[in-house]
Amino acid sequence: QSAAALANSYEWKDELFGCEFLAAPVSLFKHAPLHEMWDNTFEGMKVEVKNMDIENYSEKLNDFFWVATVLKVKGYMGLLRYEGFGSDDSKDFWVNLCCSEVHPVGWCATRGKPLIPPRSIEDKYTDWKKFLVKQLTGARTLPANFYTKLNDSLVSRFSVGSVMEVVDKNRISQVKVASVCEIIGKRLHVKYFDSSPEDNGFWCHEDSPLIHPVGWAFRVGHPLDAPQNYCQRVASGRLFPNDSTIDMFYKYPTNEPPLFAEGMKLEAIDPLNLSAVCAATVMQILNEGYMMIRIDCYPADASGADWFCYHQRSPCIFPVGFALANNIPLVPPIGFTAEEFSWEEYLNTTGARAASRTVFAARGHVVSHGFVAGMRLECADLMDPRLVCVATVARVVADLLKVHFDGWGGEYDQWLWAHSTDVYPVGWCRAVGHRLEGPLQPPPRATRKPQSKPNRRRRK
Ligand code: MLZ
Repeated sequence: QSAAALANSYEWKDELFGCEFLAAPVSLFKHAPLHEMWDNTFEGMKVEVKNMDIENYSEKLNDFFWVATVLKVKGYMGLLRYEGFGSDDSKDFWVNLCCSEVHPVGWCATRGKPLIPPRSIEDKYTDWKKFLVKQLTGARTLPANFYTKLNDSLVSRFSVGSVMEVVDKNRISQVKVASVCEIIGKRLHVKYFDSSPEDNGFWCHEDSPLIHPVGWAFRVGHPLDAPQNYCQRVASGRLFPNDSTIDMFYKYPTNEPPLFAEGMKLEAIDPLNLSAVCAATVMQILNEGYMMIRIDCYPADASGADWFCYHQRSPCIFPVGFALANNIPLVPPIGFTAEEFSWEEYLNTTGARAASRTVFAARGHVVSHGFVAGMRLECADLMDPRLVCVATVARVVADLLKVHFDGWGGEYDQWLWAHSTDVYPVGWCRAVGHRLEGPLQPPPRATRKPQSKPNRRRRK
């Protein structure tokens, strides 16, 4: 991202000191860089880091270093204490462990950089060298290939120019041809083939279920808005060098028969309002386990523009009764209030069939993720997905998280799969060079009227 975009990016700093600040551990994010080695690697490690405890410290001018111990890790952030401070925590500080600010012990020696003891304790010992040798004997330090591994884990499968089929943010029942124009931390910024200069396109992680290989819509039977020559070449199986292929995408099991049938009722996360779990209907069965569903709370749109494609294995669809059983308010079909709506009565009077509970159960989602309510993280705002914002896990229900954006109203909350690739550890944005949106601050003076917000946000 440009320097301007990053200029006032939010920085996690002082709030990290609070004992109550619980960061979701990096190991819970299987799509996050170095997740497999992160937890338990750093605590107790000795590293070399800039010495800021010197007279007239200036970030630009001073190139003095000192040894520090990693005391604690929260997300990608590490709490450091300079060697020699003992139990004195007054100069402890947080750094992003991915930002080349910390180096393995020995790094200064090989670069000819001086190790200078911090000013506040410079009189504590006379023989600092002897002290350091004693402290460092047997200590663990950063693996020499740490930054190489980090860089490797940041490389995307896609490149600028890659062509794919992407859900149309203005008409979610269809996909459009789009190409990647920028990649940050494996989040793709794509532009639709026919977009006007004002349209900024769409953002999603490269493992998002909203993007598909060239030819997907044709294969699956999904509506596609594309130029004629694209449709023709896809139908004849001709690929261009920039076309992305099936092996590059998140994959559901595709060789199983349809689990659901047209007309069945179920509950689903509203793709246009992720804070809501709603009564929904299977409208059409597509190929390879995909289906079009409709959220029942909106006035019927004969054009089918409000249908949305969910895979039958999607973690965002649930059996009738799921919301009630989990104390989640269910958004009823249009014409009902939440209080008067009962599935049983509704199914009886309409004769509609509920999708079978056993079928849902047989999909075999294993609940194992490790998130608990109160954990802090960074999360894409899927209604405006160029934004990654500071957030908190507000609730955990089986393998769903209710993510709350700090400072924002509940209408901005998002129900997400616990393995969603739109959630990231604390410090992720900084680590990959993405802008981070801070919490919404209350207005400085109480003069501003509280804004009344519409229930349903517009997708940007
Ligand atoms: N202006 C947009 C952005 C809100 C971003 C909130 N992120 C949690 C809106 O009001 O929809």
